[in-house]
Amino acid sequence: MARSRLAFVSCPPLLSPRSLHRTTHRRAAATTMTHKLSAQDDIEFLKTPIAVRGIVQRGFGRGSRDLGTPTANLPGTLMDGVEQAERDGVYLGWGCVPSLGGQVVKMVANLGRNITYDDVPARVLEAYLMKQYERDFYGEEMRLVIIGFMRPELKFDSIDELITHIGNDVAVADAALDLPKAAGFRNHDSLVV
Ligand code: RBF
Ligand code: MG
Repeated sequence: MARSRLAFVSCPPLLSPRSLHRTTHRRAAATTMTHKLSAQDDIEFLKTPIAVRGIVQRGFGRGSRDLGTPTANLPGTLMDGVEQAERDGVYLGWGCVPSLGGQVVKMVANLGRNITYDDVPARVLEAYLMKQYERDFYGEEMRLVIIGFMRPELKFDSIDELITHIGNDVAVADAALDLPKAAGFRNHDSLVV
């Protein structure tokens, strides 16, 4: 009798598939609630757009390889002293690559140190241009006009979460850039090739 009581106490209570499901579900919900997805209403449009030009530098290649969103990186130091870009986070606007025809396309960019990873030492301005280019353009000029701030840079618990948020940012920016107050900036002087 005593033996079986001991055995019972030292065993973790078995979870029924039902309560197991509830536990997992609760955990998933808690993670989701930690960081709410960006929304169009959250966008803070800048008083004046920031025109950026720089030479695309090589990153870790994670954007295309692991995340499915190839980014073109500019040195974060381009933003030093720019008051409207003091915050690390996701910005939206327009961009073009003169050496690839200069077509102006929709753009979202993360400015920061990719805090989900711990191997990015300095601030980088990483732009995702909403067009599929036929080749890489490292070492070539990219021009951006940044018109709004979407959300702060976040440290995610998983790469899946990062991918979900990036996908959402792209969708929100895609729609927001069609708004009259945003669309006009595609003709900004600094993008004209
Ligand atoms: N990295 C983060 O650590 N946190 C973020 O919140 C984050 N948001 C991003 C949003 C967009 C739209 C893009 C294009 C990138 C973002 N990144 C973020 C950067 C991401 O970690 C980086 O692109 C990859 O690591 C490839 O360098
Ligand atoms: Mg990149």
